[in-house]
Amino acid sequence: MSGGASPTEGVVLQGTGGVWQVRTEAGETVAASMRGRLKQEGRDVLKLAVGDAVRLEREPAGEAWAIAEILPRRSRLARRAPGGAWGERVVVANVDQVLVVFAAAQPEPNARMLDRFLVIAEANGLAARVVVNKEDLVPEAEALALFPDQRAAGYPVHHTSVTDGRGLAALRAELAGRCTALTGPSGVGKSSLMNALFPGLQLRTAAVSASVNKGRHTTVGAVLHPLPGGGFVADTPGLREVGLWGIAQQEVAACFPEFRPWLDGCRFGDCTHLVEPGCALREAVATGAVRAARYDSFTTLRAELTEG
Ligand SMILES: Nc1nc2c(ncn2[C@@H]2O[C@H](COP(=O)(O)OP(=O)(O)O)[C@@H](O)[C@H]2O)c(=O)[nH]1
Ligand SMILES: [Mg+2]
Ligand SMILES: [Zn+2]
Repeated sequence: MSGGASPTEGVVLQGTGGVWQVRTEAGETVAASMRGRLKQEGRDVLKLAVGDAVRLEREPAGEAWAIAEILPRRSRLARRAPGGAWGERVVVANVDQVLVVFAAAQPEPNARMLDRFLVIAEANGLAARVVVNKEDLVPEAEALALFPDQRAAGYPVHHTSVTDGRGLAALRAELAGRCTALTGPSGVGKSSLMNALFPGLQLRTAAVSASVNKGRHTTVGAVLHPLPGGGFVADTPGLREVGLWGIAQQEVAACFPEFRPWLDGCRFGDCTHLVEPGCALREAVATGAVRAARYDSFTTLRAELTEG
């Protein structure tokens, strides 16, 4: 190794035009580009993604940082490439959990859409938790009654309001020290929530972007935000373009965790759980052991994959 600054490790926060923002171990954010050699080797080996842990080195001549090595990933959130190609695109690497945010009102909560996000998390092997924000807009009893089927399936549901502060401390504790992929429909208060949880984060909210960035909703690529006490939150706009995720039809049932105990009990080993006699899953739905609404989400999502 040549002289100069010693190598350091960091986490990739975002990238545009070949320059990546990397958060170093020291808590500094630096710009770094991929080592030329690594770029060539990595063409089909591993593409750098937001969330990747990397080893940084100083470029031989000068002050610039280079990404010398991508460290092994412990998890990833990926989806099919846009345009229908089957190549996997890693949206965020090293994710610990997915946070799916809905609003109690404005916009109306949508359980079917929630199931879609939960299946994406499960297909990636990631734990998910649900947030119902804007609880100030509806009576408490109404909010607590939301998403009963997903609660029964075992997903934790947080109840929050940016306006009156309820639920924020409990949610903050769940995000601390972890890498969380944040998703949910637009307008539910995701950015407002993160700003309220972590003052100083300064994510752009609807109120601001309306004036600054007229009519433009899509951010390209995920951006990782370092949290003050450790951990990261990733804005993952790509997950909203649902229907693009690359999961095999026969995998969908196992993406509903409460279905799993039944899936080995069907008469046919390759049971689709749609029409076959002796389907243990459909029997469980008939007896109420599995909730019909979740089974309906299963058939809907599975049918979508047929078309794709
Ligand atoms: N009443 C109420 N409004 C909220 C709450 N959280 C966010 N909002 C408002 O909802 C709108 C959308 O918020 P934003 O954070 O941009 O949503 P995002 O698109 O999910 O990031 C903004 O006008 C916020 O002020 C809340 O808890 N209660
Ligand atoms: Mg936002
Ligand atoms: Zn079956």
